[in-house]
Amino acid sequence: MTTYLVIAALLLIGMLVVQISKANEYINTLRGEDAELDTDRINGVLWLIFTILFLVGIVWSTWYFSPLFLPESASEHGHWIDTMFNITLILTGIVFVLTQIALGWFAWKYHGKKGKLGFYYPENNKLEMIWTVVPAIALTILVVVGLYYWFRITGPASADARVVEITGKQFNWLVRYPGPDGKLGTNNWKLIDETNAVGIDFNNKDGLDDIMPTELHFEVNKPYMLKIGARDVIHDVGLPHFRIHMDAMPGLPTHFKFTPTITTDEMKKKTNNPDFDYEMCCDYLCGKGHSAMKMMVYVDTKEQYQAWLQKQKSFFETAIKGTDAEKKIVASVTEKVSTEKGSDHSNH
Ligand SMILES: [Cu+2]
Repeated sequence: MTTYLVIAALLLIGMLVVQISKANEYINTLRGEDAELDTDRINGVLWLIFTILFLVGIVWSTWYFSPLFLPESASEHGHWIDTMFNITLILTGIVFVLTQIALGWFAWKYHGKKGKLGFYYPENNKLEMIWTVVPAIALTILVVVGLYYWFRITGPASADARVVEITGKQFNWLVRYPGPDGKLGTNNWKLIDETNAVGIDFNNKDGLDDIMPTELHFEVNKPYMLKIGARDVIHDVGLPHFRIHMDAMPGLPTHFKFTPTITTDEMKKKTNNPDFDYEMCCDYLCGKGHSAMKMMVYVDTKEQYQAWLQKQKSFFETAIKGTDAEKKIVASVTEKVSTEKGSDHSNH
């Protein structure tokens, strides 16, 4: 309500200014003076006032909305991104403020005056050279630094990086960690059914010990490799604290490597918020349940991480064992083994 009142008041003030300046023009015309020059002067002053209010508004809104800015970065590459972002913001901010001041000041300083003609200034090669070359150099530096970090962020993960698979579906995330063998089993979309949500191929024994928890856990200062996919539409793995934003595409695997640097407990202290928790969201509007695609994320110390991992049971044990799904798998494995034996016999 207050907002509408403020807008209405501003509109009324605007109309008032227009009406007063019009009335002024009529008066001047009646007096035989040059009405246009008077309007020029009012416009010049208004430009100056507008420029000052505009710049004050920019500073105020930046301060006012600062709580909505990205939280402190909790990953290694996040600091690189933040540094680049800040450098770009400062450089463009300086240029923005200077050009806005110049715009307002010129409009006021050189408004129409009696007997004053516009100064004819067709070209200045030196000036044009400066305002072409300086921004070109600045942009080149920004792009080159950006590319350097881009290749570092998207380059191959180190050999010791732990693999976690993240699959998006309407409307939740499915995550899979390798079991004690350290190897993620193969999967196949043809094996997806109501029990086997990511289609783990249990004929491959690497998959038998894979775990599928309902929350993400990472060990602090360890490199991770996220293998990202989707089952239906395009989703997007969004981990704002870690500066991760990567598409989850059906049929087109993507990945993201990163190293978390601040544990959940440390972040609770840093933010002075005992309820603080990291979370993963879906960064693409993927349907009516999009906003429900939230998963809790924990960055643990080595001990916490091991304790959590030890408590996890394999997906096979929790969801498949003792169900009809197991009978099907056993049947298919037996069939596979017998056909392999059969072909062995025919070979000898
Ligand atoms: Cu989604």
